[in-house]
Order: sequence, then structure tokens, then C-alpha cells
Amino acid sequence: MIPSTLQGYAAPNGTIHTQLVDADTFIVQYTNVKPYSQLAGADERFTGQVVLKRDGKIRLNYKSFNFGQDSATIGIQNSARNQAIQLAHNQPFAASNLAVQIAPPISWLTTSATSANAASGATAQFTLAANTTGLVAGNVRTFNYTVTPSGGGQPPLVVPVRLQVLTPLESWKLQNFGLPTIAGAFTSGTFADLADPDGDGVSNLLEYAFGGNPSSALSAPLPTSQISNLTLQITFTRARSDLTYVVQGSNDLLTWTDLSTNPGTVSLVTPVTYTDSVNLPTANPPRRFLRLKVSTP
Ligand SMILES: [Ca+2]
Repeated sequence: MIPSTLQGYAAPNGTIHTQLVDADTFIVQYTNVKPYSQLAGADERFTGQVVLKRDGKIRLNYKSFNFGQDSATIGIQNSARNQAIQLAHNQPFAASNLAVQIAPPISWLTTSATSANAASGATAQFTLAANTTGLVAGNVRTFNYTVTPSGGGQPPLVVPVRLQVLTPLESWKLQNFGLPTIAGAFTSGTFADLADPDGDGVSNLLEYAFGGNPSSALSAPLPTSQISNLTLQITFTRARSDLTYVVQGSNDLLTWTDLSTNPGTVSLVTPVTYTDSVNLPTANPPRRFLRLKVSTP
């Protein structure tokens, strides 16, 4: 989408860097590059960024020029070059420290109406609907929904709207604990993976992993172990498909070896039993331990 070199002319005249900042943000930075019109001419230099957001926003950050900025076409176009948005053509538009954002229409938020009439003292209702189509866990969208009364006398009402696409674990925390006090803070306080708000010794992550209730100390569904046919067994509820469960074995509680990753099938009802391969009477050294490691993606 963006050339990794400036039509072959960037080096050694300047550098171009790219960075995937997060799931929503990709940046192309042009550092100290020469404008196309002056590749062989005066030593004109430009530094700036193009910031591409997953929601379709494009931001142009102009950091610095050492030359006049009134001889260029600025805008965006599609790859077929038959659709374009022009911001400026051969006029003073770009400038050092200018940022320009090009934003598509909001697609994740719709309103039931764009205007409504209400008699004095009556109410009109607007319904907002958020849609996560095309979004992935971790995506956050914000928008200031503004209702402007006509006829004067009342200031606009601005309603901040925030959409956060949750992971399955975050959805489970929401169901059990409600919304965090700080928007999106699903990893701190009561919501932390290692927190134990019901005080039963089982952390939130393990309550989730084994299908427990993190708000009830009566529900503490930890793995159990037993001996069957002279071998150790460990039994647990593999409740989630988005976690990794690894059975590990050891002879000395110091060195642990992975024995099985995600054994059995995911079920909230039917537990998984893993059977060790070490025969206890003939084990050397004659000790054997099993444990289960649970981790998030
Ligand atoms: Ca707990």
C-alpha cells in the first residue's frame, strides 16, 4: 500500500521506516527524504508520517520541511487511480507540525434517527447501535455523539460512546464482575487474572479455566489426582478453547517436562483425565509428580 522505498530514490537521500504499533495502527515514517520534484535539484528535505488505522482513518503528520510547501498535490487515491480525495494542489497547505486526518464515515455505530421533533416538554428518543463486524478482540472505537437542539437556547449535548471488543476471558469477567470502573481496565484490581476476589485460593484465570464461579468460594474447581494401574493420573475440567492447558511431569519438583498439551476435549461438563506413562513401582528415582499449567494466548 505504501512503498517501502520512495520510488527507488529514498536511499541514500533519506530513510523510510514502518512500524506496527498495535492491532489498530500501522505507521510509515519518512525521515529526511527529498521531494520527488527535487531528487536531482536543491537539497530540500521533508520528515513526516502516514498513520494508517484499522478503522480506515488515515493521518498525515507533517513534522518538518526546509523548503516551501506550495508545489504539490496532496490527497489519497485508490490503486487503480480512478478514485481520489484531493486536499490541496499547488497551494500553501502542508506545513511543519501540521496533522491532517482523513476519516471514513463511522461504520461501527448507527443511530435510529438523525433528527427528531419534540413539542416543548416532550422527549424524543435516539437509539444507538454498535456493530463489531470486521473488528477483533482488543479493538477500541470511540465517538462523541452530539445532539444539537435547533431553535437556540440550549447547548449541544455530547455523549461519549466507547466500544471495546472483548476477548472471551474479558467477556467472562464482564458477566461475573460487571464493567470495570475505569473503561476497559479488565486486568487490574478485581479483574486481574491473578486476583481472587472470592478468597477461595483459586485465581480468576483458573476459575475461568476450570469453569468455576469467581464470586463464590463454594466453587473452587481445581484439578484432582489419583493412582490408577500403578500410574499417576490428573483430572481437570478443560473448560475453555481459548486457553492452553499443559500437563507437566517431574521426578524432583525442580525439572518439569511437558507431557501433553490440550489433552482431551473442551467441555464444561465432562472432565479430562491424563494418565502418566511412568510405572510407579519401577520408577527411578522412585518419585513422580504431575502438575497442570494454564496460560492465555
Ligand atoms: Ca477465586
